[in-house]
Amino acid sequence: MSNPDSRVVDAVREKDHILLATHYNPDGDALGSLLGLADILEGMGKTVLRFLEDPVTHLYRFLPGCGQIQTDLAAVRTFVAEAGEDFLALCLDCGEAHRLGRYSEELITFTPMMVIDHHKGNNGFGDGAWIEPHRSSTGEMIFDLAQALGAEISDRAAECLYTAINTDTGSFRYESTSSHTFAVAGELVQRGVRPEVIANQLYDNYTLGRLRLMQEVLATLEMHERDRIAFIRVSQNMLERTFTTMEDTEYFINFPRAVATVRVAVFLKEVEPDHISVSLRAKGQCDVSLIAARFGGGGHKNASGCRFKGQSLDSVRDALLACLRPEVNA
Ligand SMILES: [Mn+2]
Repeated sequence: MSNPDSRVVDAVREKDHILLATHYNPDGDALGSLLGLADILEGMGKTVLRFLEDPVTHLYRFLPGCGQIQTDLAAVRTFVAEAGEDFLALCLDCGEAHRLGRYSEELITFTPMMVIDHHKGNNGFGDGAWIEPHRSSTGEMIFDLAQALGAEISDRAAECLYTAINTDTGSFRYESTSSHTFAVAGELVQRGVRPEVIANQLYDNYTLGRLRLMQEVLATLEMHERDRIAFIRVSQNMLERTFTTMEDTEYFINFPRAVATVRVAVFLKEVEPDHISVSLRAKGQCDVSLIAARFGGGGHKNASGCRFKGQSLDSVRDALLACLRPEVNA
């Protein structure tokens, strides 16, 4: 591991009103990092505003501190105005300013804003940044930040950070899982985290509707390029038939990805009739963050995403397939 950027540590130490924000469609790392850091900062006596553009999806509602999340931008404006000079914004797990979501243009005006992140493509926006692309998760970095600050990590914060690390490493399986990742996870277990309880919340706590939806989604499987590229898709109709929401599709992409021959798995999601959200997962050397970036998206080498407007599921499939063919045959 390396040490947290001193500018970030000093800013956190100095300022007592701290706004925490993360990327849209927040995953376990985004939410766990945000809620864990909020708890740590409040333990230091600071006033914290936890901001998300939308309420937390039901999958992560077990995380301590969820109830204190603010989704109203007016509340952020008031918080910033009242803080005056004694203000700091921290942007977590977010590689680019626009990934802050639909309020990003206003959010970036709340300065100073500093960034803590592990995305390879992070372009270093903000007034200071601590970016380490080899890290397993932002959650792991938040643990080190707390250590640098000499701050306590409560059992609540530990639960949040453990969830962040567990989800972003695919349960300690991905390439970025280091000895330090395990050391941090061990420290969190020492602070009261029960791995089986978190794993149960994350992976064994679904509805029957989700299983029925999974049947429908997996039935759409398409294989291309000698079984190296897999596509699955979900439509609004499928969600209606199974009484589920898009949140219920979390982790579906791991099934096609798990096929031995598959190098890239693609999940096409019809968010609205003319709005397709895409998740890309790769194994080995294929870098899907570059593919996502071509369509205005981003992410990691092995896990990325992008969005398409005004196109059908089939036309998005064709556009992605054209880009992926040379990658998987390289
Ligand atoms: Mn992350």
